[in-house]
Amino acid sequence: MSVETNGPATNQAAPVSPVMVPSTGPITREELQLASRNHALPLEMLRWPITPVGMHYLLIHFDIPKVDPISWRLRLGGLVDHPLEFTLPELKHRERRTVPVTMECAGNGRSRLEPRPVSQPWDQGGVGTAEWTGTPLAPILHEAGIASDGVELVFTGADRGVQGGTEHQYARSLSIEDAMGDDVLLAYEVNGQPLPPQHGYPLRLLVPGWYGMTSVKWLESIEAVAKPFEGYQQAIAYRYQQGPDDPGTPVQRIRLRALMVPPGIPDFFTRNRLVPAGPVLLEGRAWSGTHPIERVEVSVDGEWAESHLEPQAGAYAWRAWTFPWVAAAGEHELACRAIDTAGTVQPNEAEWNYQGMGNNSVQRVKVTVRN
Ligand SMILES: Nc1nc2c(c(=O)[nH]1)N[C@H]1C(S)=C(S)[C@@H](COP(=O)(O)O)O[C@H]1N2
Ligand SMILES: [Mo]
Repeated sequence: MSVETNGPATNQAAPVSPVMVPSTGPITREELQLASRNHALPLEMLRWPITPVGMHYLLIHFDIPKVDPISWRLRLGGLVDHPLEFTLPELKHRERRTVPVTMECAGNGRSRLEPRPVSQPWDQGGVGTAEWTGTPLAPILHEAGIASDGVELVFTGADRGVQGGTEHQYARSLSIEDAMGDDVLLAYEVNGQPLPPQHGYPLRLLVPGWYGMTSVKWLESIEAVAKPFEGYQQAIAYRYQQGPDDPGTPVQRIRLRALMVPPGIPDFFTRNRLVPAGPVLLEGRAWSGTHPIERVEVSVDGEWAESHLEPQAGAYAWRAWTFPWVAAAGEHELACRAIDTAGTVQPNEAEWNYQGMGNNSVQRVKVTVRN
């Protein structure tokens, strides 16, 4: 079935049925297949405020479509007063805006759940921050005029496949209100270059603050509809559920998280860290799509202390933090956690759920300090 919510192919269109395996159990052939197509951000890339395009994480459910930019059109229809059609140059001639946005996959952290839902087996790097350029969606929606019985907009990409036994094009919906948000963009560039094929060429939706599945790539149509959208990626995948029969709740905004650059040098195979004794500047980044980050704390062997937080580059971009540590010889465990303006603290332990969504439990890094 899915990348995000996986399981063996079945003939039934229906619930997500991920296979569960022990979190320490061996990775499956299907997970390897997904993990090698959909790569993570190497954590040392947290040093860069803007992730170089090739290092930004990827999540592609089906195949990367080859879109011909000449014949491509964005179509806006359904319950609108004036159906509209745009070529790429027409979209590029509209108001142009560039925003740094931290995007994270809703399944980030999945492989650490116990048991582990078998799907794209993210460790912690399903995140990245890019400067996306595009045109705001709201003025286009105003020009089209959403009919009074329109309740949602359905965004459909050009990619097609089978998930949960249902053949479909990747599609997600937003309420009219969420779609009208001032920060929602139709993006055609990333870090100053045209979108590369893997990030949605020629056009993607960009919904800052929401988990990545919302930002539909290879966008080709927007349709206003009278009833909440029931497509697979909306109604079945991307829900916080306790089991197959639990209707659950929809996955929406990005939960708070802090990550650190693993200090020192890695062991090739285990990736355990080796750090020389003495002063070490720990560094990382923190973000949330729910409330602004207020502070980041670091713990050395279980004792939490406040880090130094740098200013934010934009409302939806991660913030850098640093923490000076004087490393004493021996074995240590480092951890970091974000706290937001609503007082929410990142959880110590993962909150298990059936599809393996939104695991924002604290990162722990084991280090060996040597004289
Ligand atoms: N059309 C389409 N859009 C898509 C997807 C997809 O498979 N097809 N994957 C979604 C998911 S689950 C995520 S996390 C983000 C990833 O965006 P990126 O690969 O540009 O980082 O794209 C989203 N948009
Ligand atoms: Mo995702």
